[in-house]
Amino acid sequence: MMLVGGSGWSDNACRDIAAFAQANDLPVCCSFRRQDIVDNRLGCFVGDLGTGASPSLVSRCKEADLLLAVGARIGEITSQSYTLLGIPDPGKMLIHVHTAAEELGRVFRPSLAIQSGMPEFAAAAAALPPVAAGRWSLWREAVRAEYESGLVSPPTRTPLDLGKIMKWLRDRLPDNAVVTSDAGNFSGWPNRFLQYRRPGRQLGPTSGAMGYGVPAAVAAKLVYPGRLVLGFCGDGGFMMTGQELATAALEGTGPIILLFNNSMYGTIRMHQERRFPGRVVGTALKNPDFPALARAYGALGASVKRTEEFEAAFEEAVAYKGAAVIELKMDPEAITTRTTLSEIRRQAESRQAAQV
Ligand SMILES: Cc1ncc(C[n+]2csc(CCOP(=O)(O)OP(=O)(O)O)c2C)c(N)n1
Ligand SMILES: [Mg+2]
Repeated sequence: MMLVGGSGWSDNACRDIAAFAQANDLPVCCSFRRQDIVDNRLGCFVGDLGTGASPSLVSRCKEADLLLAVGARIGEITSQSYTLLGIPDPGKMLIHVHTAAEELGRVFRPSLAIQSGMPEFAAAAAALPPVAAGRWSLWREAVRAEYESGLVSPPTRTPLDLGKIMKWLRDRLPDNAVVTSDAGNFSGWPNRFLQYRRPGRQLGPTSGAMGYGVPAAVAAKLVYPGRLVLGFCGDGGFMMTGQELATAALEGTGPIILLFNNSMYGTIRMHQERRFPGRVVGTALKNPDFPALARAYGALGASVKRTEEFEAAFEEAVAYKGAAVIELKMDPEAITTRTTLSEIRRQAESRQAAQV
């Protein structure tokens, strides 16, 4: 299993590492919010090891006899809170390539440590004669099939089907689209269901800091006025830095912001329900009228409550000359792409009952 991540990836280096993976039929996953390093539509791409990593990918990484980590720090998020590998002996062959010497062997002792920049390593790897891949081709195919089945979300009974909306966007976004993301549970939707690639980009805080999504989208649109720029954020994150819409207005430019409104700090609420079910403290939000607020900045403001309203709202936003904010009125139950808030509470309550 190859894991790509970190920074310093040129478009050429991305092409080289994909060529290396394909020549050797290696499955490639990526670290949190580094999904644009390898074209997600290639058969070698098998998903991301972020906060909402698919359980099947996590077990495949544990099952792999060799992990080749290229550019990624194997930190808390990537290592799934330090459960992915043994410490300090990873329990398998680990080859770690990183630009910074102090990252190599920091937690996990690699069998082979390589200090290198990404373009240099990727070019050298692409130039290697391929090894006989036959032994693991079926395994790679199986892991890819699991990734592909994860792209299909079960239909919901609620009026707003976020899985369907993400699928529509996956087909609609041009190859060079720039997708930015704030931090919060809503980001599980674009992380799991969109497919990233170069020359498009995925820009997001790998630290998980809120407040990045809107300003990053404004900046990306200023740098690439001709590209479609789509910024994802939650209602909590939008209330931190959404006023950067004024910068978009000042500069006469504008990205499209998809604002996932669940009237709460959903991530924190999820952790509250998980540890102290039913004890909800300080996570409810009383929000302004977001479309009206967007219009106050000269932006287009729209609110989508039903799946079928999304397409028209999106196309109107694409055609609009300035920034656009599309609020998605969420069912607060849709707390992650895989489970509901009540289910998390129910599981926590039964865990607690078992402890008593
Ligand atoms: C600057 C900053 N403050 C606080 C946090 C802790 N935090 C992580 S997610 C989250 C809530 C996010 O709420 P929202 O933007 O509405 O997204 P949701 O989780 O509801 O989808 C908070 C407070 C953070 N990551 N960054
Ligand atoms: Mg929220």
